[in-house]
Amino acid sequence: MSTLFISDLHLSGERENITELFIKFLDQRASHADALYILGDLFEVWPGDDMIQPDYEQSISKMKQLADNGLPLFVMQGNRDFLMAEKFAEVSGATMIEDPTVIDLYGSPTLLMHGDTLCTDDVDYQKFRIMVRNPRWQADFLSKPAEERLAMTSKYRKISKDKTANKSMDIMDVNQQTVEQVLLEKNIHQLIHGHTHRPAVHDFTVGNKEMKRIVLGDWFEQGSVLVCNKDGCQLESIK
Ligand code: LP5
Ligand code: MN
Repeated sequence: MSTLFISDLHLSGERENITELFIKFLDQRASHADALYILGDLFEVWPGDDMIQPDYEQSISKMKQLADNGLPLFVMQGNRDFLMAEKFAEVSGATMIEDPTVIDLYGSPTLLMHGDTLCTDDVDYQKFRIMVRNPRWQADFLSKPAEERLAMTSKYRKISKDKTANKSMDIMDVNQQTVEQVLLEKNIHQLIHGHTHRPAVHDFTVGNKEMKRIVLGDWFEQGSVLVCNKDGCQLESIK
């Protein structure tokens, strides 16, 4: 038996093959796993629980089917779907987990994050994040009509595409000092996150402590799945 971790699927009507891959993954792999953790950016955008996009319905009902059949299913918000809330949890059967969350992974305490908060060199993004994670900003956004929210979402996506095209890869990666600080503060030696789309296992030492940072890849290019059991974790590509 194993616990599965995925992130950054960016499900969208424009990439139906990824929705198909996700449904197949749920049926064939996740249905008999110990648990499935989705660590953010399951959806390309999520403009609010009250306007679930028809393109997402098939994935959500498959998640619900597995959850109803007993799969422990956990979902964390990402920087694209940070407005997923109670209604999403209800219709998908998922349990929402905070970013960060600590779990006991077959005896190894493990920190789970989306990963965006570790990119502290990306100062402009961190400012943007503070703005959109403010409950007042969110309440204001959610009070706007659907068309206006969709227009704002497209506008921010365009700004983001323009900005990221001009940022260095280094700036958009995690800051190692931030990673070490987070792990030391929580006294945890293992971290699993996504967001950067750079699947890898990083082993490093801090003082005399051996630490591990496992990075999940995306799904539109990498079909990345982390499979963990009592013997350890393995990154797989299921394309
Ligand atoms: O997402 P991605 O991969 O392109 O880049 C991310 C960071 N960008 C974001 C922004 C999202 O893509 C925007 C879409 C979210 C949809 C949510 C829907 C509901 C809310 C809608 C309104 C938000 O997360 C990007 C990082 C990159 O990851 C790597 O880590 O660099 O960060 C940015 O691009 C942010 C810019 O640097 C700063 C943006 C300043 C915006 C200022 C607002 C201007 C006023 C606009 C008026 C509408
Ligand atoms: Mn992300």
